[in-house]
Amino acid sequence: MWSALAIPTFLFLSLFSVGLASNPESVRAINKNYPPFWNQVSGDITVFPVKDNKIIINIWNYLDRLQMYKILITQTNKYFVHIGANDTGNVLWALALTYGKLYKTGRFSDPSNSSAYVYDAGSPGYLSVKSGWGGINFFEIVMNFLAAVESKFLNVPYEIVLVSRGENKSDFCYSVKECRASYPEAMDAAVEFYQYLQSTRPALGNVSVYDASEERATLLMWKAHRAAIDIGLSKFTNMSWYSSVSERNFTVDFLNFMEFCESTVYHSDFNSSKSFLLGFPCKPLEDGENMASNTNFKTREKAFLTLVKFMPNLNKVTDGWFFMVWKSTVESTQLRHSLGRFLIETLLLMPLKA
Ligand SMILES: *[C@@H]1O[C@H](CO)[C@@H](O)[C@H](O)[C@H]1NC(C)=O
Ligand SMILES: *[C@@H]1O[C@H](CO)[C@@H](O)[C@H](O)[C@H]1NC(C)=O
Ligand SMILES: *[C@@H]1O[C@H](CO)[C@@H](O)[C@H](O)[C@H]1NC(C)=O
Ligand SMILES: *[C@@H]1O[C@H](CO)[C@@H](O)[C@H](O)[C@H]1NC(C)=O
Ligand SMILES: *[C@@H]1O[C@H](CO)[C@@H](O)[C@H](O)[C@H]1NC(C)=O
Ligand SMILES: *[C@@H]1O[C@H](CO)[C@@H](O)[C@H](O)[C@H]1NC(C)=O
Ligand SMILES: CC(=O)N[C@H]1CO[C@H](CO)[C@@H](O)[C@@H]1O
Repeated sequence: MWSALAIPTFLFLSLFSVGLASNPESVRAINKNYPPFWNQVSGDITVFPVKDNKIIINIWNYLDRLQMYKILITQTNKYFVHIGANDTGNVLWALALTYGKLYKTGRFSDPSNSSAYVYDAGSPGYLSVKSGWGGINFFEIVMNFLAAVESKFLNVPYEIVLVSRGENKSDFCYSVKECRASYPEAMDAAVEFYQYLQSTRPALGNVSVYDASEERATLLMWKAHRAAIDIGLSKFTNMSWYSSVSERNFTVDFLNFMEFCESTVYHSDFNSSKSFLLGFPCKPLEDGENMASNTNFKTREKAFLTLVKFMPNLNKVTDGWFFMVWKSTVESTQLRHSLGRFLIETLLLMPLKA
């Protein structure tokens, strides 16, 4: 059983035993951990404009998309109060924090315009319809949001209409009806998450604490995430969506690495997601960059990149052996989850502690 862990750990240690100087991270103010402009949007669906009895959402506008995340988080918070203080226990934080991270690291910019990579802390703008990350993220938030509407988890008096913005319309879907017709599996997966929350009951006679299981909610959240990512991966892997081959490869590797994390039902609350994303590379990768000597990237980001590349490759070069051995030798699901999380945490956090 330990061999499945020992091999990657050994390889990783060999790769990183050199060059692991301590890399003190400055203590950041808590607000910096939230997605940019988080406090400037409200978690209330009534702030979206209504036209002809339709709620209009400008899906390529950074703030409108952020608002969708905030509405989902605000509306689901009550199910997770028993998991952490100040609503940090909500299992949807992984999605919202990743969205903020992608924006902050310039990954929603036009990949053909290298001067568009500057993150402007002063004025939020639009996501480029030519960005591969923007397209992949589209499906993740849209499936979640529209499933919350379809399952009546969100009580909305009107139909929701997403506004297109000169993108290739056929690549996307813009209403519950369209998304349901084109992507029934992904909609079902997301609906399952919201139906699970609806099925929970106030616990211990305390009406403000629900008996939602963190494990079950996280599992269903990741299942819905995977279904949406699969749509994204099938549409946005071509080079034309990325600024470099390295960035394209990183995107694909990262999303495959996430599949491993999902299989361990990796914690997706605020604190876990914040730590997980600390090493996310601070800007899109460029071809020909030498990671080892590149001072633009912190040790932690280099470790993150190596791990992200390493896990899916390990599975590839062993012809699927890694996941297979992993699944067949670790008998108990609970044990597999714990070992997997331990592995991810050790490999991601080690570069900081060394
Ligand atoms: C996250 O960390 C804060 C501060 O340490 C703590 O109050 C909160 O309960 C933690 N949340 C979770 C979900 O562990
Ligand atoms: C609690 O959460 C809000 C955002 O939801 C944030 O602005 C605030 O800083 C947090 N407070 C603490 C003490 O973490
Ligand atoms: C490239 O991005 C910059 C900064 O956002 C913008 O001012 C410029 O017009 C863009 N150029 C093209 C050709 O889109
Ligand atoms: C739309 O698709 C065509 C052909 O597939 C492509 O050439 C064009 O760049 C795409 N436009 C956008 C905005 O992605
Ligand atoms: C119910 O749970 C909330 C949140 O944990 C807590 O603040 C409150 O004191 C509890 N109320 C009772 C009556 O136990
Ligand atoms: C990108 O991935 C492809 C396919 O796996 C590989 O052949 C190529 O060498 C990689 N290029 C870079 C720059 O990472
Ligand atoms: C199908 C498709 O969009 N193919 C494109 C993939 O990317 C290359 C390089 O940017 C283009 O030349 C292809 O047209």
